[in-house]
Amino acid sequence: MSTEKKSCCTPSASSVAGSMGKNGEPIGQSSAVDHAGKGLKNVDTLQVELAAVIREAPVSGCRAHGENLVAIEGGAFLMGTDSDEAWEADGEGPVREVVVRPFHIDKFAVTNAQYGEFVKATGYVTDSEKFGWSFAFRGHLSKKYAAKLGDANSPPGLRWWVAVPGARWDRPEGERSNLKGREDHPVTHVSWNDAMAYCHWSGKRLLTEAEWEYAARGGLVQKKYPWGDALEPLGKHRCNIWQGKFPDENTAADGYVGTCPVDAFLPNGYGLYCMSGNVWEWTSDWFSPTWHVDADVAVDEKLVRDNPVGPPQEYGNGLTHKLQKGGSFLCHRSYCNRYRVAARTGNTPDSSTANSGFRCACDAE
Ligand SMILES: [Ca+2]
Ligand SMILES: [Cu+2]
Repeated sequence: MSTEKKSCCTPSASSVAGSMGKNGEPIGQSSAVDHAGKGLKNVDTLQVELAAVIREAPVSGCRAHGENLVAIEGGAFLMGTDSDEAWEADGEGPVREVVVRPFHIDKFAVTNAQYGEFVKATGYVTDSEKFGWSFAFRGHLSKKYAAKLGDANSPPGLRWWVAVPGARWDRPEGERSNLKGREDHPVTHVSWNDAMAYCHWSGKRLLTEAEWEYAARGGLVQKKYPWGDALEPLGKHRCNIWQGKFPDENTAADGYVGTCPVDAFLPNGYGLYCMSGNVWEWTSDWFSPTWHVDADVAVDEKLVRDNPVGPPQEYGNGLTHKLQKGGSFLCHRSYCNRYRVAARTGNTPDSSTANSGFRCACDAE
């Protein structure tokens, strides 16, 4: 197993704050410390803040969105992987039997158009708007603009990420960009908090990691991808990831340099689209690489095996990252290889990036 941690996937907001603006001032509203602290506080006070935000908004039940929901029966499955492609440090293994309850899941990631309806109805302000910036991919900016922003706006060692002033869900590459032609692409630049706000408004919720992985496997047992073990069966692309040399040459052989429409590739066995690639999807779990193999926790095996909801935030020294699944258009075998269904990553609840989105679920009645 690989032990080296390559964190190309989703940089956290606190990784550049404090080192990105002119005169050493962060472009965002908070210092690095406040920035990280704010995310945690937001989680604790989320319900209160949301109550204010959505007071006037129509809250529709899960059933109202029936046409795009798939009923998942649930049951026992083999979660995780022992593959030598796995990132050991991420806690992908070992393979263990886990049970999930029946639930309903969106066929697609939440689109820009859908998120726009939510913002229009509620006036919700996303985290990136509060900070005044979000992480965009350097290769998606004009050469001139990327050069102007320079390296100071990149997290250490991750020069392909740039903290772009004014970047937000509806201006993905900064103030002069817009969503034209991307209405049916997944919404991006949404933090975990922003995803939760949408879920509450739409009467749904995020998936647990176990639910997400169960759904992504589409009824297959211990396959690498939602459709099987071959990345390009019969020479056909099945997901939107990176082809070429990361991070400088993107041949877009799969048809897409950045995000793609949420229904762009064939669905998996459960009728779910883009469970691998395109954008990372937030789950409701806190990220811990060790909780599910912690002997102390496993004394009560039910916690980690029976419809697990992830560790409590107080676990260990306290958890700071929410868990994301699925990989994104930036993922490449040579670099992070996290578009496999067992792969996982995480980010702070207030962080937003050009390759992070989400989909919703709800309980089966
Ligand atoms: Ca691609
Ligand atoms: Cu990746």
